[in-house]
Amino acid sequence: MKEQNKKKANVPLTIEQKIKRRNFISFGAFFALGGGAILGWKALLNAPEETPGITGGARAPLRRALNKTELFFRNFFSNNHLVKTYPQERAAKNVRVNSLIGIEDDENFDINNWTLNIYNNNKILSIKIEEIKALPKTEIIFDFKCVEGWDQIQHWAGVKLSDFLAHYKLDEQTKKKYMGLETPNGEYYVGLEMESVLHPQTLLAYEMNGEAITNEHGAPLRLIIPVKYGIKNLKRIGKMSFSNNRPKDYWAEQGYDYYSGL
Ligand SMILES: Nc1nc2c(c(=O)[nH]1)N[C@H]1C(S)=C(S)[C@@H](COP(=O)(O)O)O[C@H]1N2
Ligand SMILES: [Mo]
Repeated sequence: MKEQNKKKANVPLTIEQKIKRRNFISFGAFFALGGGAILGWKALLNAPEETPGITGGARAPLRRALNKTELFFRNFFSNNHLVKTYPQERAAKNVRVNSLIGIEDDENFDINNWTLNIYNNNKILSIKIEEIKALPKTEIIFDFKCVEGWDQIQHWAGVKLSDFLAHYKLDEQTKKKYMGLETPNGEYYVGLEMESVLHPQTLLAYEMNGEAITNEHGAPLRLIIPVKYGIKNLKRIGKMSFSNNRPKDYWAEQGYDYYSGL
């Protein structure tokens, strides 16, 4: 019996047998890969969405790479890296107005009664614009970039956000991972990681080209955060909060990158 089997195995295969065997192997590989692809696709469809409401319902595995990129930039380009600045004569005289979400036709908004409200779960501070203007002033002339493809050299002034936070002794809050900002009516909102909040070029701005900020640019106080795209530069800040979880973010909910750094 043994002898016979051995002999059979040693008999060279005919051409036809070889073709059959190859076909078998290729079809096998085809079905295995196809099956793998289907299983992979199903796994992706069944994968949990990233924190709901934060990134427009993207599946977690798809976001992972972008989130890794975010971590990389956060670790290596933190606060030692300054964006380029320009001489004042380069600043645009006609500053472009982009979208007006949360600041347009708002009858409930009265600029004379405006205060910046700071929350740590509950409201802890309510600050008037005069108090903010009394803090040390910092100016910046930089290239403002919108994700929609335009950029413009602009001149802004206000208090460094890090100086502001130190002045109001919000050190405990700045140990949290994120800051959330919202318009007074809550219609536009952004989340920012604390490294960018504390970046030395990040301002709570109340002046543009040496004058009080106009309504369409976010009077009386807006965020200027040069390390981020325009979408994060919230106009007319009403509410500031702190958290370890990502605060809700208007454009991230529409699928834009939450980090939106340059
Ligand atoms: N409240 C509010 N802030 C906002 C926006 C907005 O629609 N509403 N748009 C953002 C976007 S996409 C950009 S590019 C800048 C534009 O600022 P500007 O209109 O002063 O040029 O504001 C940002 N801040
Ligand atoms: Mo933008």
